[in-house]
Amino acid sequence: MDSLDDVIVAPITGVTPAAVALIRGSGAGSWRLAEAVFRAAGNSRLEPRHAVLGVIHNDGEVIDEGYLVLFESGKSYTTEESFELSCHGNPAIVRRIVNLLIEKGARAARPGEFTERAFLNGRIDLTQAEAVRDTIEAATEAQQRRARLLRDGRLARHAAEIRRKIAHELATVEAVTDFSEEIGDLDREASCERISSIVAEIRELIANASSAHIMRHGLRIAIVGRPNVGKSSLMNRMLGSDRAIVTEIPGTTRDTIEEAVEVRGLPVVLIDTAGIRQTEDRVEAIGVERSQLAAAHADTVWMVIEAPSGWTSEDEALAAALGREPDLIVANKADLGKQESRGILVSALTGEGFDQLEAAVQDCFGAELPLANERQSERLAAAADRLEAARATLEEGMPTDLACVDLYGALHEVGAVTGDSATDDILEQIFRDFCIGK
Ligand SMILES: Nc1nc2c(ncn2[C@@H]2O[C@H](COP(=O)(O)OP(=O)(O)OP(=O)(O)O)[C@@H](O)[C@H]2O)c(=O)[nH]1
Ligand SMILES: [Mg+2]
Repeated sequence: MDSLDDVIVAPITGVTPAAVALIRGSGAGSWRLAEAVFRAAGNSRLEPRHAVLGVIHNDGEVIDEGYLVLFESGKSYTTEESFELSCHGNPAIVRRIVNLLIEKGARAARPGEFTERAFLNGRIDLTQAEAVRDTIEAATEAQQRRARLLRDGRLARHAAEIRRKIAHELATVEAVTDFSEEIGDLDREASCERISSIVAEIRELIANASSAHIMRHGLRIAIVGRPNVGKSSLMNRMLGSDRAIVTEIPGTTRDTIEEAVEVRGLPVVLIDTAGIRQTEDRVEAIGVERSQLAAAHADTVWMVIEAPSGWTSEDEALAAALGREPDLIVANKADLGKQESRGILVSALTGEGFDQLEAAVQDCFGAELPLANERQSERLAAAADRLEAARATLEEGMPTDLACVDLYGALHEVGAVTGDSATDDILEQIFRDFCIGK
């Protein structure tokens, strides 16, 4: 059985060849282990938070050279006594040193175990622990920025504030439940109002969760339109490469093509689709079905038309066949003429209008923060439901202790967001997604 008393070790840098690799050890007694495999060069003495050069050895046989940094408990990533040992970034050397430390009494850390200990030792809350994982996975600037704000505890503070309000309400209702003779009856109306305002606050946090989803997985934009209007050309210009085949022959794109791209630092997935028209060609017909499907599953749909001819009856028919209102109309080939005034005028040939397209992408991301991830918003939604139930109880004049049960439940749900009341399986679920060494 794993214990918090174990000294755990793992490489904290990647396991591909590199100039340098770092190995971390954490737990009471970890310094002794580090000193058992490390000999400082010359007369240098080990001092906490100072890098000291030396050699790593197995009972005198030198394995590699590197530096060792010791961290006192209370001043480390996990808050425990810990160390970081550098060596050459050769996976075989790293493995050998880790195994040596295990021979001397350490245990291999599970994925995410260092961060889990930082959480269990109270240095960070669960939203911050999840932000550590987000930071490592963040591909775009915006994802990195969001992860940094979460790491700083933005959402944690907001959730703690909501929790405080629920706890206050619970105390108020509980007091009249237990001591109504001394302090009189509950002002049910005032209590209901306060509960409603907490619910509103929670719902606002949840409303932002869909942008959090987009932030994590990328905004999926389906590019649809008649054949030959320039959908593939538009996609290629956004990507800055000739990914999709472009020809003057209508019906060139037969299947949907997906590509990830960063637009103004934001993660976007562009989906080029087959032009939609009535067709006898079986292959093309399947492509058309797929583009309808792509539109149905996208976060946003861009319908491309031709600027010189403007909105035609065919476009009208296509929009109807799509099964979904396009979110944006893009009038392409503006370099050839501009009949069309609706939508954004662009030219995939010259790049005209692409600034506006990028701005449209940015608008889809909405409010910057705080955003809850799926796990967090599920818990918040459950909390809001419990609060609604408590309010209904009070409103209908039912016994106040029934309301207390729901208020207590709500408190518990919000606590699960930050980890104040997280169970072991929640923790396991969160930390198993982490990489080794984090
Ligand atoms: N002048 C001009 N030509 C363009 C522009 N965009 C695309 N084209 C031309 O229009 C033709 C069709 O372009 P595609 O990008 O293949 O059009 P598509 O909508 O993907 O067509 P399908 O895949 O057949 O549905 C090609 O000959 C392009 O070079 C533009 O902005 N200006
Ligand atoms: Mg195409």
